[in-house]
Amino acid sequence: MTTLEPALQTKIDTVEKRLQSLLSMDTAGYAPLREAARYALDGGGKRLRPVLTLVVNEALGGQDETALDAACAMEYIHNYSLIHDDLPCMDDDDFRRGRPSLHKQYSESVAVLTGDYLLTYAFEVIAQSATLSAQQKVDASRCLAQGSGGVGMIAGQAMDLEAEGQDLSVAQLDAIHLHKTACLIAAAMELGGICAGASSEVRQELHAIGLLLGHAFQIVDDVLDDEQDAQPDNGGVNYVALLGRDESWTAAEKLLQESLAKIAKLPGNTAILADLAERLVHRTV
Ligand code: GRG
Repeated sequence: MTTLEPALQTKIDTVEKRLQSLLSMDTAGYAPLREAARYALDGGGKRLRPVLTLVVNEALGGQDETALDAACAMEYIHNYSLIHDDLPCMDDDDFRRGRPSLHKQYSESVAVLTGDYLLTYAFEVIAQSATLSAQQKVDASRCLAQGSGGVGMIAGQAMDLEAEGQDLSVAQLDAIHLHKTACLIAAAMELGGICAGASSEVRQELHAIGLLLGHAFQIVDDVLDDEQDAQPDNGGVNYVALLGRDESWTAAEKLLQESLAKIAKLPGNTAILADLAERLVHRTV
């Protein structure tokens, strides 16, 4: 265990508690939907995106409390995307995080609506945040919408579905990865900057670092899927199929080093951020 690990674990614990308490606070929300949302969130997950938001916020001098609800909104959006991605009309996965996926546990219609609920509730959480200024709420909403919407994750998912069964070049696969995975991770980092009151230059730089790390994260995901013999996306085309495992690791490592060079130039105390960046590339799960 490195000395930084307890700091990251504390952030994960803080996020876990708030994810649950924010759902409990939505007492007016339709109970069966909240229960299904809880099932999705109870299944674990690395909580990478909200922790990135908190770590960036802290590196730039912010308090966890200020960024916590925004970080949870980010995790709600991530969980919605996983619920919808598992549906038969998308990736058709019966299991998620070692348990039946939501449409298997409940039904397809409940899975669609629970994803919709989490996406919508994310923006309500931002709007009702007691710690962000009005301008921060506007900036956070824009950041979340762009990272997850038609210029970000949803575009990537559409591109991914279109590419199914086709021979892809590395450049085409990169474009899918950047949209589907990296845009939301970039938004998670930018969100930390917004919550900390960073300048627009620093926020842009955080977004750029997030794209590099998100891209590396997805390449590693492809390698880990390949090692575990998991069904790859794109009808069989992924990074490993195109480049092999060794070259895929090299590509991920190069992106990590580029991101670390940029992190070193950020203002503030970036030691935990650099540590987290390494962990999200040098991982086994
Ligand atoms: C259906 C709108 C919509 C979007 C789907 C997220 C996504 C886009 C698809 C999921 C499948 C996939 C391989 C996505 C790439 C991003 C990725 C690696 C997601 C998994 O993120 P982790 O590893 O998951 O952070 P945990 O379980 O740890 O939260």
